[in-house]
Amino acid sequence: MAPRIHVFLLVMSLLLFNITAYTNNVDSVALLALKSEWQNTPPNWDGSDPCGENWVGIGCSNSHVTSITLSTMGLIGGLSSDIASLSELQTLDLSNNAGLSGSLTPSIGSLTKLSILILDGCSFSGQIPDTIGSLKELTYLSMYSNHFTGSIPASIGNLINLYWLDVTNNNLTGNIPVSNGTTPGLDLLVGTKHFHFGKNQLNGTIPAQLFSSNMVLIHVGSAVNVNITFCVVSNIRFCSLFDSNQLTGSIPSTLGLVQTLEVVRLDRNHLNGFVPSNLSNLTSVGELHLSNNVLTGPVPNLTGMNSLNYLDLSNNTFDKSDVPLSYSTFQSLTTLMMENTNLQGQVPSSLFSLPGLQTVVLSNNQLDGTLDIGSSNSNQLQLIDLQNNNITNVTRTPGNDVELALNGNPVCTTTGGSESYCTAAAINASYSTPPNNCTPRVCSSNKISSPNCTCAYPYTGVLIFRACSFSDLGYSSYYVSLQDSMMKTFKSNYLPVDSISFSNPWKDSNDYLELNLEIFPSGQDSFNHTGVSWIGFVLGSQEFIVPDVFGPFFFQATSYSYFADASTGSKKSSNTGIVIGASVGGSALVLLVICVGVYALHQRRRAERVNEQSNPFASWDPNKGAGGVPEIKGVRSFSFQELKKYANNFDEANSIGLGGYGKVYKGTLPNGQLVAIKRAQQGSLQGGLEFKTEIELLSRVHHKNLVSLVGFCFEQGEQMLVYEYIPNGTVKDCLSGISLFACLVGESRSQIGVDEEA
Ligand SMILES: *[C@@H]1O[C@H](CO)[C@@H](O)[C@H](O)[C@H]1NC(C)=O
Ligand SMILES: *[C@@H]1O[C@H](CO)[C@@H](O)[C@H](O)[C@H]1NC(C)=O
Ligand SMILES: *[C@@H]1O[C@H](CO)[C@@H](O)[C@H](O)[C@H]1NC(C)=O
Ligand SMILES: *[C@@H]1O[C@H](CO)[C@@H](O)[C@H](O)[C@H]1NC(C)=O
Ligand SMILES: *[C@@H]1O[C@H](CO)[C@@H](O)[C@H](O)[C@H]1NC(C)=O
Ligand SMILES: *[C@@H]1O[C@H](CO)[C@@H](O)[C@H](O)[C@H]1NC(C)=O
Ligand SMILES: *[C@@H]1O[C@H](CO)[C@@H](O)[C@H](O)[C@H]1NC(C)=O
Ligand SMILES: *[C@@H]1O[C@H](CO)[C@@H](O)[C@H](O)[C@H]1NC(C)=O
Ligand SMILES: *[C@@H]1O[C@H](CO)[C@@H](O)[C@H](O)[C@H]1NC(C)=O
Ligand SMILES: *[C@@H]1O[C@H](CO)[C@@H](O)[C@H](O)[C@H]1NC(C)=O
Ligand SMILES: *[C@@H]1O[C@H](CO)[C@@H](O)[C@H](O)[C@H]1NC(C)=O
Ligand SMILES: CC(=O)N[C@H]1CO[C@H](CO)[C@@H](O)[C@@H]1O
Repeated sequence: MAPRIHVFLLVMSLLLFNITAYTNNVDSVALLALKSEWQNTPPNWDGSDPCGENWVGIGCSNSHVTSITLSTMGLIGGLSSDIASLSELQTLDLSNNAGLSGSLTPSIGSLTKLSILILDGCSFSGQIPDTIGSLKELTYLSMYSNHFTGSIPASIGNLINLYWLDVTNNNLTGNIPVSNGTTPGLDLLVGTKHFHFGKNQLNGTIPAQLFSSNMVLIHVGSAVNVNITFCVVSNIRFCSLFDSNQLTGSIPSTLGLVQTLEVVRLDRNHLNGFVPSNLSNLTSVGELHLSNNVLTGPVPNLTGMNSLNYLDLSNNTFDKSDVPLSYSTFQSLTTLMMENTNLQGQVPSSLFSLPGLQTVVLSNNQLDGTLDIGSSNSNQLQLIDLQNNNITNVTRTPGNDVELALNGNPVCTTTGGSESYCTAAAINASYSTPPNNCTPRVCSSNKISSPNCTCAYPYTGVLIFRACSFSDLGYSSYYVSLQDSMMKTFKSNYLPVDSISFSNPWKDSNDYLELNLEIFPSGQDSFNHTGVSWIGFVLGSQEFIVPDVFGPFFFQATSYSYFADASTGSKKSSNTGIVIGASVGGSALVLLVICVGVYALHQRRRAERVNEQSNPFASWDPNKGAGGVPEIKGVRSFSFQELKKYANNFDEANSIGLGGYGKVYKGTLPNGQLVAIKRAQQGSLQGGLEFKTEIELLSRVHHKNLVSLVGFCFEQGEQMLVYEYIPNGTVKDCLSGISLFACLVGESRSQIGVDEEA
């Protein structure tokens, strides 16, 4: 491109566009395109200069968009390739917008600066694109609770900066990819601290290669009913969760090499074979879940795993054995679950004197003899469940009120079942944040009384903890410390939060702890869009440090319907079209205006084609306003069904023109206005961004020599432009052209001498 043309165009644009835009051109076009794809964008998204106008959820630096944080905005739509134009984007958080669906565009791989990608709780489907492996700067990748299918892209192994990887609760299938010299794999992610793959349908074996002593993994998991969780990260601990998948084979002994591990969840798979003795090298593991597999061999000797808090070995087919005495040496043990594991012999009474013990479940075994629960029980001990064993007698100190469940034992048949421990135990431990020294209010119009007893609309959702270290769900200190750390985080992020409230903790079928959360706004009845998106981001990016006992969590927000700024009707008018229309007289100038736009568009396309590194707009000073693209003003969006009706089913009789682009039909709007509908044929469809750019350009040009644009239709597989109908107008030829601009471009190019090939 000859420099003189740049200068010429710059001067032209300065003459013609009497506006100041802070946002880089390409970025604003991309955001406008995303905006037109999405419903329910924040109310202040009504101009054309996202950075200059401080659009909610948009962060900028040097006139480029660097962050998009739109958690829980109620967005509906998809994520098209337009996103890929935001070349400086570092953070993309679209979490908890269940209305976002469709596939994840492979072009996401061009966001090379992206560091944080959060798509939790959306409805994206299809394969996770391989191109995700190009996001070399990615540190945080979280996509839980979508509908992704297919296998885990091996290319994720290229994301060497990744610290958190979470694809829990999707429909991923296939094997866990490991590298083989030519293809990458997850074993290369030695720096990743959290692998969360739970609740998918991964199958095959757990590759031994996955684990190495270089790994810093904190969590490994595979528990619940879908077959794998391998979790290894958080600012708190390393975690590997492969719970609830369909993993087969045995647990690789290499797991013992990852000495940083703090959580191992391999429960709810089809794992078989012996538990490797090397597991006892994992001296930092607090939560070990191996339940609901088909493990065999002796009950594992876990001597040395002195950090264990929560041990669940239930529902495996171990050899007949006694309760290992070593289990009563784990001083931090809160929970021992060994239901249906072939235990026999007497229950060691030393077990019950562990200081922090809360729950012991040894039901459905052949434990026999006299049960001696001793006298020095932990004051947290809540439940001893020994149902369906062979216990013949019980010794307990009078006054010891531990809930004991012994039905299905001889002790209950011989005594006639009259003892309280012979009826099924029901533990009713629960929690609900109490009022803060005040009397709860009765609130109107769906408001809720906060812990500080003010009525407001809280932002709500469910916190889900995948590996908490306790089982006493009624122990209030846990929740108080959780509340304190959350409030601290909100305060330090200057979020307008008055108070938070928890309620109804419960263990779901995956043994995840779920906890209802309400976050109350401070100083007003409800949060605005900014507040909600930030709180969503803070919760979605694990910004706050949860107390250790809770372990890694995820947050499922309920959509928020009470935005404080929902109905700001004061839309600022920044209609560049009018400015231009008023200041531009002759048709030559109009053509020039269009030229600038067309030139920009062509440059963009060319840049895309050649995949140039330098952006064609880079030499235009964005602050000088090389043409911030205005909003689509006065142009209506039609549905395909509407246009089909207005054009009489696109009957041939209504066809008034034909070109390489497609056909033009005459139609009648319900108000009687005649229109020309230009319908792109298959194969002529443009990228969404280009299409929108054309519409935007056309919409702002109003001139007597030009047909004005009435509306458009942009639906799956359809792109149509609706013009005012001018019988026998010269414009008809134009409409039939190969591209929308073909005719104008041809003329204007020769007039101003733009040489595309230069
Ligand atoms: C996985 O697929 C099954 C059946 O195809 C469907 O019922 C389920 O909702 C899907 N789960 C997710 C998380 O998409
Ligand atoms: C590595 O794995 C890929 C895909 O699984 C396969 O196509 C390739 O042949 C393998 N390379 C070697 C050297 O085994
Ligand atoms: C894993 O699942 C896929 C389909 O989801 C199947 O084709 C493959 O045979 C399975 N592999 C194993 C080892 O079960
Ligand atoms: C696991 O332990 C066994 C013996 O206890 C040993 O032979 C093997 O090398 C160990 N494996 C690893 C990966 O450390
Ligand atoms: C791990 O355990 C095995 C046997 O269980 C032992 O031989 C090996 O030395 C241990 N490795 C480390 C690093 O402690
Ligand atoms: C369990 O392992 C420890 C150390 O590895 C060993 O000293 C102990 O004898 C083992 N216990 C049993 C019952 O095998
Ligand atoms: C063991 O299996 C039974 C039957 O499938 C199930 O009801 C129980 O919840 C399982 N126990 C644990 C601790 O997962
Ligand atoms: C229960 O214990 C008695 C001895 O106390 C024994 O005879 C019997 O076989 C045991 N029953 C089972 C099911 O293990
Ligand atoms: C149960 O134990 C107590 C005290 O140890 C003893 O007095 C009692 O006779 C025992 N009952 C049976 C049925 O063995
Ligand atoms: C509301 O309650 C929280 C604790 O839940 C407290 O920290 C905060 O100061 C209270 N705010 C007011 C305005 O009383
Ligand atoms: C949103 O709320 C915050 C704090 O309540 C306030 O500072 C900010 O100005 C509000 N933003 C809008 C766009 O109303
Ligand atoms: C243990 C378990 O729940 N396994 C599940 C694994 O996933 C399949 C679906 O693919 C379920 O049918 C299994 O129940």
